[in-house]
Amino acid sequence: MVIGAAPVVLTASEAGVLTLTLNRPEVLNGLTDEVLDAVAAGCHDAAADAAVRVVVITGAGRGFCSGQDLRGGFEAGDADIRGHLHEHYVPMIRAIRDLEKPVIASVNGVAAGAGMSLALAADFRVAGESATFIQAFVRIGLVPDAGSSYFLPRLVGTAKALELAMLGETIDSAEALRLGLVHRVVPDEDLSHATHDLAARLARGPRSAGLIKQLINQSLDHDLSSQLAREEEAQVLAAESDDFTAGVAGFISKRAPEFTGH
Ligand code: LHQ
Repeated sequence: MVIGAAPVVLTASEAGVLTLTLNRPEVLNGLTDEVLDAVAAGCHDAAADAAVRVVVITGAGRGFCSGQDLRGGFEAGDADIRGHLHEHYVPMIRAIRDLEKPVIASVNGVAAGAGMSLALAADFRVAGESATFIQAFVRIGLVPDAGSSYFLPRLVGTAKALELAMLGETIDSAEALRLGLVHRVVPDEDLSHATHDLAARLARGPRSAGLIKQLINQSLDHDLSSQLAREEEAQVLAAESDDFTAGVAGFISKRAPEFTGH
């Protein structure tokens, strides 16, 4: 990173919540390899730090993320697209999905192309009223990447996924809510508050929350028998946790348990 330049991703950690803010507002937080690597690194840090219970991803300025920075010289044949995907996009998406802690996308504006993929990779999407979603890939002759072709059909069904990806139309926040693409839409001025409330609630959750994330996010990739086996494995881990002991003690004593995430 160049000394004196603003970090392309700002990180702030408070009360168990690590917030990653994409910080290239002049291009609506277009993605470069540096941004992708910084988001992945943030998730890896969150995985290694027991004090972090939740990750929030948001954008500086009026955009959430405009997808790949198209000023990087991407033209037919002259860019190592495979390398960019393999070495930077895939590790970022994997870092978000593999993290055994909840990730919230706080969508403060347009989420286009791989910027929409980034939002879809999160476990929760809270959107400001002015947020929009665009499968922009087709507009420039590309296919959905960074997981969009995986997440979209699972969230909205194949028919709608095909329509969104093949037409590349702009979806406003109300339509995104109707489609189930976002969990909640709030007035723009309430977005950080609503995100904080959800993050604080998740940060008080038990160790099992991360295991639940893995079970649900991967369930459509498995048949019943293998999913039952996965539940068994996860339940053994959950039942070994201090939080299970606290949860049962809380039930018996009729007091809300205080979970530590262990
Ligand atoms: C941008 C960008 C941008 C650079 C706005 N890049 N400057 C993966 C691997 C490898 C290769 C390729 O792709 C991929 C995956 C992908 O993500 S492909 C999809 C890439 N993204 C797009 O195609 C979206 C491009 N952007 C737009 O269509 C519009 O900017 C949206 C709809 C996002 C927002 O429109 P407006 O609100 O009207 O804003 P704007 O267009 O005026 O943008 C503001 C500025 O941001 C502007 O710069 P300027 O100097 O004129 O103020 C844009 O040029 C710049 N910008 N997106 N992706």
